[in-house]
Amino acid sequence: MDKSEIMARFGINVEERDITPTGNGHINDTFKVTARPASPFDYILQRINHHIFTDVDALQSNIENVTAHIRGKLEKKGEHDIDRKVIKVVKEKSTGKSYFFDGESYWRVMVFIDDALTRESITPENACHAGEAFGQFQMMLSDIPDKIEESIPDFHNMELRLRQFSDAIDADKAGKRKEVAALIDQLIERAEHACLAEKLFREDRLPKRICHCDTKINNMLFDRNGEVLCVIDLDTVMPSFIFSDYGDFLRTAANKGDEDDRNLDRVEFDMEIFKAFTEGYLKVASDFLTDVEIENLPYAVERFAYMQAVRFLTDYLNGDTYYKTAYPEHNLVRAKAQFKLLQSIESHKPEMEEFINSIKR
Ligand code: ADP
Ligand code: GN1
Ligand code: MG
Repeated sequence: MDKSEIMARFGINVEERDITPTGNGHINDTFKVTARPASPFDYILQRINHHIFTDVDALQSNIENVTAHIRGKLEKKGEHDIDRKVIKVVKEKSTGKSYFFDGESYWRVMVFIDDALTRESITPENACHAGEAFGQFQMMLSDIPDKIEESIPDFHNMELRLRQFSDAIDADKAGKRKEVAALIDQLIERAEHACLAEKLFREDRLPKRICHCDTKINNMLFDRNGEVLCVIDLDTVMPSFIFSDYGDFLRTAANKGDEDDRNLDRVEFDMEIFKAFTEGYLKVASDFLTDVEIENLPYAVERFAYMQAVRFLTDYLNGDTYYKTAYPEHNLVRAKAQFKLLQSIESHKPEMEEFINSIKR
């Protein structure tokens, strides 16, 4: 089915040429739809990856509940310009659902937020705003009355990710095990430490809260002054350890290189971004975080560089079945870059602990 016909199902009339690919996420396919001047807004059209998000009803109901709850909070606070501060989903005309199934793919439409910037890298000042924004995001969702489902069960469960890694090593489907043996060993050495959060949870020492779980820097929109307008890409909002949001943001934003940098000399943990983000986050979140959560923030950063290295390498061993790749070695390049980042994070850990203690005081 043409994308313009899909848009018509959502009550928006455009030509095929008005719909162009945008964004560089690894999972869904995203398109910008230019609907003006005939319409008051432009739109984002997305093909949901239903091989990954297998329960699209639960996924979309999470997103509807989360956006409605945040909208309510912003209204109560008397915020201006609310349509630029929370995603607005568009309903399909005949079913009233927030997605449309064309017999093959699942599609959804959101209002395009104007005059906003997505970034792949940021300044310490932006990082401080981003920290506050994720703190507020978690705080706003802390009293959501609806049940938020795990749109991907056990998404950030490190023990499960390690089982998947171990299965991929055993199966060696793509015949790459020998080539990456040294990296496998270095990751396995760190496995027990990486699962600290699961251990603390079993001991009842660590809570789960509603988190975003994909706090990559390109999943937020900034305004021209560098302030965060809104958090987007809500597919993975679910109960998790707050480490997910804190750790995954710093994994992407505090990397001096790229997530898939071939030049490992560029990949280094950026302490200035770390400090600024942590300051912003704790300004808001120290009101609700427990001591165990705060103490383990440096661990959260290690955990997410580690988890991502494991996930990329698992996909490489499996023959690239999960992440979109641009070239055959892409997942291996990504895994090596994440591992280099992890080593850099490990070397900065004492400094990170010291900084967190200093702002707690
Ligand atoms: P993916 O799953 O592909 O990462 P995202 O929801 O993050 O999908 O969208 C990809 C990109 O599209 C974002 O990085 C952002 O630049 C842009 N985008 C998404 N939603 C909106 C929106 N409502 N308004 C403006 N831009 C958006
Ligand atoms: C995926 O869609 P995107 O690019 O925001 C992935 C994240 C990973 C990230 C790695 C559902 O996110 O968990 O951290 O790639 N999302 C899913 O860049 O697996
Ligand atoms: Mg995204």
